[in-house]
Amino acid sequence: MTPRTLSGRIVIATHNKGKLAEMRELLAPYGVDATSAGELGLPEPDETGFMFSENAAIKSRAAAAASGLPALADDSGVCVDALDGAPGLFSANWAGPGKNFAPAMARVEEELRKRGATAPEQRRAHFVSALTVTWPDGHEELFEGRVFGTIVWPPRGPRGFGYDPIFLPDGHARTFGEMESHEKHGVPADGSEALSHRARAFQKLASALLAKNRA
Ligand code: ITT
Repeated sequence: MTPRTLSGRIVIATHNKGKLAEMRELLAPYGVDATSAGELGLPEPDETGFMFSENAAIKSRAAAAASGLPALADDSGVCVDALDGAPGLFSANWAGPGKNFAPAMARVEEELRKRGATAPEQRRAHFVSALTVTWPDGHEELFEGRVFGTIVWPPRGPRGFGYDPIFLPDGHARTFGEMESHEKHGVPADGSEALSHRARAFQKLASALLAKNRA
């Protein structure tokens, strides 16, 4: 099969503004004209999958079919070991319909305390990002990234979105909420590994689908 490249106009299949901003920054160095599902007024499909990759594909397939454009989707979440991987696939749901992450973060802390998980080694967690690209002809590609760390309390830092203020990535003294955007999801020019789950998945996507388009 002819290798695909991602070029021209694409749709980013998300309604999450924080995620959209990161994905736009990741795509910025490449000659891609990215609009979003939110901006096109596309409906949000039900995320009925049992894996991040399934939910990402549900979103990219729906956006490609509705827009006639190649669609890039991210499904992601934070998995806390002591909570058997919760909130995981339900990371967005824990914030409720108002998408309020202060109570969602407080719930993570409350559940950890209920289990007596106060020491850092009892508070291990990782973020996962599954990125899918679906073309209107049905061709699809999947890329995944993870980052491991510890849940801290109280939340620290005003930046990022979602659970960023309670996630301390391994090897760092600041939470994602305390980091500048380039520290969290910048892609190092020397080819070394990026930090965030989404940027790590994106590095794989870029080397497979975007390298030839680098502006
Ligand atoms: P779309 O489906 O429209 O893309 P969503 O917010 O519903 O938006 P997900 O279903 O993938 O997206 O839910 C992922 C949730 O996981 C997201 O709402 C955040 O709460 C959390 N999350 C994912 N990546 C994150 C990150 O980099 N920093 C903080 N929280 C993150």
